[in-house]
Amino acid sequence: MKSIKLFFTAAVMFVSLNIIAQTANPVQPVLNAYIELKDALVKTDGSLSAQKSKTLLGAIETVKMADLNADVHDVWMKVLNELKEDAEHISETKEVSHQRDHFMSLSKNMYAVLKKAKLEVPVYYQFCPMANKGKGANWLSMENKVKNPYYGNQMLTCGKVVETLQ
Ligand SMILES: [Cu+2]
Repeated sequence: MKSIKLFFTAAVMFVSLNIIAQTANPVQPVLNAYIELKDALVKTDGSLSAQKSKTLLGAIETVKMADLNADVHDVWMKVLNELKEDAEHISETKEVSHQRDHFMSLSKNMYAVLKKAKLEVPVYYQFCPMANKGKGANWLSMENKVKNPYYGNQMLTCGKVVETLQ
């Protein structure tokens, strides 16, 4: 009986430590919200994307600069206004093509932040050469597998992983 109790105590501690590790990075909630927005764009769902982008904007505004380490802090200061502007525009329209335009610069700025903010899990920087009228565009994903947020069903698997951030 005692060993069972001990086992459960250890299990609970292990789980809580994991939760702490996952939420310790102040940038994590921003990435989580960004990923949900990306998934909504993969579905080509304008109203869901708007809704997710509103959550993203909230997450961006909640980050306390004092919690960021010096490297991340520098980048964050540089891109903060653009991050907010892009997230705001995406949240204020249901037109997916307009949302995707803003998602390009949003993704570029998110990449700059994540390059400095080391997370617990790998993040994949992906690229579709056809997006942005053939100039190409990037996005971030938690999966190695490509699901294209710029085309959705039209060209779901177009693109490749160009960098793994970890
Ligand atoms: Cu706009």
